[in-house]
Amino acid sequence: MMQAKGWWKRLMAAGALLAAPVLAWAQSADPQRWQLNMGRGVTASSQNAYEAHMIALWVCVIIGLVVFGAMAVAMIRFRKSKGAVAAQFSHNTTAEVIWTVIPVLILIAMAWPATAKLIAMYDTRDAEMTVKVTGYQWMWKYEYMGEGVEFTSRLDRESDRIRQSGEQPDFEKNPHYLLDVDNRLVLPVDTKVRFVITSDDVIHAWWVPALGWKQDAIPGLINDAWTEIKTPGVYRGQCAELCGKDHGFMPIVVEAVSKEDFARWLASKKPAAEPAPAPAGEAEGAEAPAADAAPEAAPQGAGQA
Ligand SMILES: [Cu+2]
Repeated sequence: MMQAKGWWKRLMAAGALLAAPVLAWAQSADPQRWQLNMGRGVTASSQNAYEAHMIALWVCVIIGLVVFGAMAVAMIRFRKSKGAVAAQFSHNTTAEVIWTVIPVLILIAMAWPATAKLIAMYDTRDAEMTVKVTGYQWMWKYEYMGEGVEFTSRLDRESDRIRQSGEQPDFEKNPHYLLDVDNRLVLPVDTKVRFVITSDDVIHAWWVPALGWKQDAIPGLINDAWTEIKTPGVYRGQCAELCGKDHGFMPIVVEAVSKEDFARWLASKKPAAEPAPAPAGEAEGAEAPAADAAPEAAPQGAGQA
């Protein structure tokens, strides 16, 4: 009896240990050692996906408990050695209707909100800015549409050196081995960003798990997607479509910063030749309202006079 109690306690402790990471809902963007559940991510899309997943998981857990519980009760309480006699009927219309209708209702209850979330995930309208992403063997190119800012983003030199040298990577020294780039994709938080995604050579796929989606980059085709990052931070991803020998060496790093920091960063990235036309544009802008105001001012002046 004492032994049985000890066994039970140990099982409960193990259960609590296993459940702890699942119950610790606030998971960071990057995968962690021994992480059991999927991450929550940092966007509405990723959190919607996480919630849909959790609902489906718990529905499955409850159905599993009910079904296997009923089976256990049937096998233990109504066993032959206890003198149980099996019923002889083979069909029961009422039971069949019930066990068809209940699962259908459960499926509809799960599919309805999931479909609404899926539709929202693909709605790229009303974006505040657009970034064009182009996949190359083996790097990414980012263009901030209408801003005149574009650059390529490729594996950082240190990761590249380690992988070419054949030495064992030291994760203490290089925690982001193969997950770092020379130029990060900087994005503002709380801004709906539309991505148009394509490729220059073969099919790649742009994937940052914390954003909650992946999108194929296909030559000759433009796919779109969107994101609105809630939390500033650095989010890493990879090419998710086998695209050639260096498929594993074209990581993605997104750096989400405040809107003010983003505006500053974007301005610093604009070509140096740009300032010359910019004041001219401003002057033009200033002239236009002045020209508009002049006819207004004239009648006013005339009225006063
Ligand atoms: Cu690729």
